[in-house]
Amino acid sequence: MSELKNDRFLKALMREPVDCTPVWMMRQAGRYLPEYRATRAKAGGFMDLCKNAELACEVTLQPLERYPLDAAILFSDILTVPDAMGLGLYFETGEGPRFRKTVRNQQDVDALPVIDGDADLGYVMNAVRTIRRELNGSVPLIGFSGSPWTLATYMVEGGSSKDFRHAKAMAFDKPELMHQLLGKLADSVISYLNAQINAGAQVVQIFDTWGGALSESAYQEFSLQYMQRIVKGLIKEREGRTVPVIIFTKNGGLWLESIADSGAHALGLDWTIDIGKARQRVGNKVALQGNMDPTMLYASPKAIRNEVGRILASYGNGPGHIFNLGHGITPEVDPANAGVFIESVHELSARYHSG
Ligand code: 1CP
Repeated sequence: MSELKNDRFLKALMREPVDCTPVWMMRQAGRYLPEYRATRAKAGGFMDLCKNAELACEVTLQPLERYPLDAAILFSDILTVPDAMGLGLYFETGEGPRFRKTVRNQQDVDALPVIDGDADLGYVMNAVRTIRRELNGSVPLIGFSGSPWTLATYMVEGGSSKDFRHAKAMAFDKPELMHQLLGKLADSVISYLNAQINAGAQVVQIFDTWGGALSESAYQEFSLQYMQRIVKGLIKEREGRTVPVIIFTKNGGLWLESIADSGAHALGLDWTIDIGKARQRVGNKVALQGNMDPTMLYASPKAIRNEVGRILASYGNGPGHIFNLGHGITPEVDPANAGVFIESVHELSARYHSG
């Protein structure tokens, strides 16, 4: 077994005792850090950054140099998978991600290959290996993927969307076609995440950012079912440890019980649900990750500390909590406030872990 200097994140995911609550931030490497913006400028563009293992490693480590975070997350993007399937990902300055091709009909779905993580996304695996080497056992490394449904929304719409009208119309009018697309995505994601695990990712998170845009029955049919298939297909153990899986469905608070039955080790919570109530509903099955409103980081250090204290008290005593934001940190946040958040978690949580 490889030695880890700080394994409280892995322990909390397995609901084992820890000295204090571990913390990391979704999107912890990114635009709120001036050093990130400098490296991105050096790389040229966002995808150039993702494809350069040394630079992807550099930005992964930047937040860890500033803050006592308990985990690192691979610097990449969920949209590398549809890019590898041939859709042509690009970023226009000031706009979100776009694809040169969309997926709208049977011909489009038939043309999509199921990708092989190592062969088709080798640059991501190079980044994972480089980051693991440079972390040198300090904290665990999280690998990640989008959920099939979340990836499908970008592929059908051709980019970001407010209402997902084309993706939802496909699901409602041509469910068979949507299932073919989701099936290819699920198999691609299994191969992609297993390649990340083999390259050194010690935990994986599935980002189901848009699952919460569905009705309950559509969520089960088009999103959760495929995440279950992924969890089943993943490598269970590596380097003598379980490889925990975290499912984050934004706006999934109504469906926690069924997500907890998916086989995942932990659920990511957005900020709309009280974490104490979530624990009562699923606490013995899974660990919980979350869930401070990311816009709280625009408030004063005092307000941030109070809110961290409130969330810790709501979760209560004992292990199984990984502190995080309820969604990604936003670009305008003052990096000093992120520091207040992380330090508050460590300081205020010790009393909930004293045996
Ligand atoms: O520098 C830049 O201008 C690019 C901004 C950026 C960054 C920093 C994008 C484009 N992606 C990323 C990195 C990223 N994306 C990470 C890195 C690891 C980390 O530090 O956490 C991760 C995990 C993601 C995941 C991601 N990408 C998600 C799921 C999580 C979430 O925030 O909901 C989604 C939906 C994307 C798509 C995407 N890529 C980039 C943007 C701006 C978006 C969102 C577009 C939209 O809102 O529809």
